[in-house]
Amino acid sequence: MVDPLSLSPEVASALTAGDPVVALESTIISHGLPRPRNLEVAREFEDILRKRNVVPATIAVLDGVAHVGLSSEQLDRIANDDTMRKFGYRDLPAAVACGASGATTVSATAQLAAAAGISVFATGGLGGVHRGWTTDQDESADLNVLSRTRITVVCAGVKSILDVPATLQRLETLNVTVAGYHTDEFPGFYLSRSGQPVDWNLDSPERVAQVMRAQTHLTGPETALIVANPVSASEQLDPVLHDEVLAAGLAAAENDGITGQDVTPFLLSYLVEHTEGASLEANLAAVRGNVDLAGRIAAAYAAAS
Ligand code: PSU
Ligand code: MN
Repeated sequence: MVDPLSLSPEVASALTAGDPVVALESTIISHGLPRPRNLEVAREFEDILRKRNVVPATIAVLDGVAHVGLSSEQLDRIANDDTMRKFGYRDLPAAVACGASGATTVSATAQLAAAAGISVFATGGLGGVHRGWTTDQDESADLNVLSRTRITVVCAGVKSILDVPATLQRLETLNVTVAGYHTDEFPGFYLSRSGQPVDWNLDSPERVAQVMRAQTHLTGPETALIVANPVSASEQLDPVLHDEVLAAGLAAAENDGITGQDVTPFLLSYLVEHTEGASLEANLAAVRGNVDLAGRIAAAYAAAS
């Protein structure tokens, strides 16, 4: 059997040298953003890291091989191939065995990045507990994987389409460390604030790196560290428009019988369409900020290791 985990030469040599590397997920590219912006921003996210001398490692499964670090052609494929599926962690063994291709969610990306030896990962908003959980038990596998994977995830909170207070409760139950970056309030993905408090406010990449080292030295369970980095108030989606369009989107998902893996992509694209692209700009601003902060954290961690 071919090795199911393939590191690009650039990622492999950076990891061997102890140079900073940041993992990026591919579901946001394949299923979270409209074409042709998705490919442009996939390249832009990588460039943000390269400018900081950090090696980007976008992760996806292609023909049964989990690639950590993609070539330009491979990035194009995840952005434009209609047959690209969406893989959570649990899908990986079957995808490898069947030679399938798909973008990786936070759960699959976090696990593959950690397996490759990468310590920092940037995304937009984490998955979490969906509204209406009491009837359909839809909770993203992201949370479970983060309770058993040693990786630092920089995000703009959890997607606001979710039940945010319930997701924070679940992260507490799962013992996942959650910290705000320059904030006492958990961010709201498209919005700078969610109204929910966070217990830890970290104020520099060096401080985040110290938390990462403390995780290692405490030798507890291999849990993640979530660094919640708000989109700036000037780049957030108008909160009134957000609440209005989200309510309509949730009703439309219910009405159209959207379930399972399709719920998140459906709601994200509903918001893009019904805010005339404003939610897309807020989403991209959030991810850009997260990628940049992840690069600074990876550099601080590599410098002190
Ligand atoms: N962040 C974004 N856009 C996205 C996602 C995150 O800005 O599309 C993706 C991530 O890959 C996350 C997934 O893991 O949505 C969650 O999907 P689900 O709710 O089906 O687990
Ligand atoms: Mn789900």
